[in-house]
Amino acid sequence: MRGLLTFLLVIATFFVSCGSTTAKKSAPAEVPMAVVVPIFNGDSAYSFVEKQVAFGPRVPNSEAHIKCGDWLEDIMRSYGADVVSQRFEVLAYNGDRLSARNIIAQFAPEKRKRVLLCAHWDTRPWADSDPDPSNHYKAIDGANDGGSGVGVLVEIARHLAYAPTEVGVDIVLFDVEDYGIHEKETSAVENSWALGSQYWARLPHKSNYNARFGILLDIVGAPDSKFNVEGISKHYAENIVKKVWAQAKRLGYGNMFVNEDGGYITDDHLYVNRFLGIPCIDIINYDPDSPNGFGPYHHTVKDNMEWISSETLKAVGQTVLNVIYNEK
Ligand code: AHN
Ligand code: ZN
Repeated sequence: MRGLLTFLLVIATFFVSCGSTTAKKSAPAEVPMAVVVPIFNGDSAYSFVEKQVAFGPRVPNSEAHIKCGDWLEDIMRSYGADVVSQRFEVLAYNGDRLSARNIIAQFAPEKRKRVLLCAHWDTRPWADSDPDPSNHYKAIDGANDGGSGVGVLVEIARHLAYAPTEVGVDIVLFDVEDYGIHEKETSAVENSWALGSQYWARLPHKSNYNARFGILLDIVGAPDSKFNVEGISKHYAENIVKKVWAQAKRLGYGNMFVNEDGGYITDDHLYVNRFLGIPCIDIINYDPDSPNGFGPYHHTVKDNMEWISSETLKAVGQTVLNVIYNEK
C-alpha cells in the first residue's frame, strides 16, 4: 500500500512538473517583437528634390510640369506602386484653365487597413512675396515649397519597394496646390488654393476610399526647420499629431517637432479632413511669430536648392517611416 502511494505520488509529481514546464515553454512571449524600420536616407531624398527642380518650375500647363509628372509616375512604378493618375481640367481663380494631374501611388492596394501620405508636386507660378517687385510674376523653383515633401515621399517609396509595411500605403501627390490668389491682386474667388486636393477629396481614385489617417508634408526641407502644431491638424486629428510628434521625440527630433501652436494653414489636408473625413495632419514649417510665417525664401525666387537641408528631410522622413512601419 505504502509502495503504491509513493508510486502514485511520484507519477503525479512527474505530470505536474511536466505540465508546468510545458506551460512555461508555450507561454506567449511578454515582449512584443520589435519592428524593423528602414533607415531613411536624407541624401537620397535631397537628390529627389534636385531632380524635380532640374525640370524647371512645375507650373501647370508647362513642359516642365508634364515631364516631372511623367517622372514621378515612372519612379513610383519602379518601386512597385500601382500608380493611377487623375487627369482633369480646373479653372484657377484668375480664369486660367489648367491641365492638372493628381498622381496616386498605391502600395499593397488589396489591403483594407491603409495610411495616406501626401504632398503637392506643382509649384507656384509667381514669386509674389519677393522683395523685388520685378520678380512678382516670375515662377519659382519650389525646391522647398513643393519639392521637399515630394522628395521625402519618393524616398519613402524607395523603401516600400523592398520592405513592405503591415498596412497598405497610398502616396498621393496633389497638383495645383499653389495657384492661389496673387498677393498683389484682389479676387472674390474663395478656396483658390489646393485645387488638386479639392478635386481628389470630392472624387477619390476609388469610390468609398478610406484610410485610417493622413500625413501631408509641405515645406519640409529648410535648415533649422521648426514644426509647430498646425491648427487645422489639431482640430481634426489631434491624436495623429500626438502619434507623429511622439515618434519624432523618440528619434531625437523633439527640438524640431515642438508642441507649440502654429497657426491655421489652408492646405491640402483641409479638404481631406472636410470632404473625406479622413483625419489628416500637415507637417509644415510655419511659425506665426516669425516675420512672414514661412521662411524668408517663401514664394520668392530664393526658394531654390540652397534652402534644402538633407538633415531636415531626414528628420521628417525618418519620423514618417517610423509611424507607418509601426502601424498594425
Ligand atoms: C495660404 O497661404 C493661406 N495657404 C497656402 C498654403 C501653401 C502655399 N502651402 C504651400 N504654398
Ligand atoms: Zn506655396
